[in-house]
Amino acid sequence: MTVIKRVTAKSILDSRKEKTILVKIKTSSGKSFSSSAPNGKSRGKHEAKPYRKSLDDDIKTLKKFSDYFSEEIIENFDDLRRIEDIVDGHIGANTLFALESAVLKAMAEEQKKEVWQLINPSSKKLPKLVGNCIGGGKHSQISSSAKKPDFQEFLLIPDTRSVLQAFDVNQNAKLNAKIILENVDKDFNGKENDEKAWITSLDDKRVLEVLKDLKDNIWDERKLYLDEGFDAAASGFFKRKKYHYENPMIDRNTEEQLEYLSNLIKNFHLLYVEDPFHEEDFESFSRLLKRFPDRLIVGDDLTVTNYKRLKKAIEMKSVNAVIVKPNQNGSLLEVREVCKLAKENSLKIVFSHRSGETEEGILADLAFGFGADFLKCGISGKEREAKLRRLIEIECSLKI
Ligand code: 2PG
Ligand code: MG
Repeated sequence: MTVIKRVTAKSILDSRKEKTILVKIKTSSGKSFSSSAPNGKSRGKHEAKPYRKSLDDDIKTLKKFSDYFSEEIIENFDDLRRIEDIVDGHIGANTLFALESAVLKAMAEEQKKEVWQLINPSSKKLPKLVGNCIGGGKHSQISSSAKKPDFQEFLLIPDTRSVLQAFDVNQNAKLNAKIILENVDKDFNGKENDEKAWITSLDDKRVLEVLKDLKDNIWDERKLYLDEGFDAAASGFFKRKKYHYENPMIDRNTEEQLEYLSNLIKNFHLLYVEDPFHEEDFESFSRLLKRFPDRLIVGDDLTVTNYKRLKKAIEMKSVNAVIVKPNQNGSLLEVREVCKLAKENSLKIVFSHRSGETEEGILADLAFGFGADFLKCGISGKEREAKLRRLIEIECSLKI
């Protein structure tokens, strides 16, 4: 059993050098456990607020509540309810996520378990990796005149359940992408964006051609199939009822966007398409899914790890896969409900990092414990690798 004796918090810097929260708890065993929250940049309009008023204010609130926690005995995942009853809306989603993550770590260690075992001790299925290889949109903030793809992420999905193999394939493909970009993009200078994906001046179609080359190379070298896709993060360039593309400059209305995306999906045999339309357009998502029922049409800004929004997306048949970002919601009990709803309706679950990350690795435990089908993450960099390596550690522990 875990009794929390003290809760403190402070601000730390994420991978983008922006402030985020780290929560530390001390238990009656005298040990300390801490966890931090990531930050999004292409945030959905309907995401829970990261902090109630401000980060500093949440830090003060936790300090104020610190004594109340010691009155509760925490023994299992459901006991997070006790934590939520104490803070009851007084802190934001980032703070709640970091607090609950620290509590799970404490419980796990004190019960000699892994965090994922607290969620589902019989979890067996490892998620496939979705790796961000080349980037654009809001995650590639370069000079305002420089060209970049309008879509935010170009993603690689090795068709293997071995995390170790998928990790290796993605790292290899990313290095290969660098060599190709050096040849085909005269402006390429080897720089990486917020998620350590390559920055390029190529347009969306030309990046998809690079991805096609990567797929062919991996097949030739390893006889392994590399699925591909993108996160358009379309809310980011939807203005005045049009999708406002800059590279090349063209405005597309909803019908044109639907045709354009359909052609890309067909011509490049894409498996995975995230946020193809803006975050209020449940209807167009559903038209795309009707055309491509065998691909993954994924909601992120559309569903924001929110039960009600996911329910609406299911009722409207808008998506067959859903992004789960724990800090879009904050409450891990609600994250569990979101996953349950997704599973009951045969949706694929994609746990995901944020663009501003810390070296926290708990995302891998949550993805595995909640039975995610995919884990979307960067391919390299210490913040991304912390999650991937934790998942590999889980993979190895299953074999013992
Ligand atoms: C996304 C995410 C993560 P952000 O749109 O899927 O890649 O971006 O964390 O900036 O919301
Ligand atoms: Mg997204």
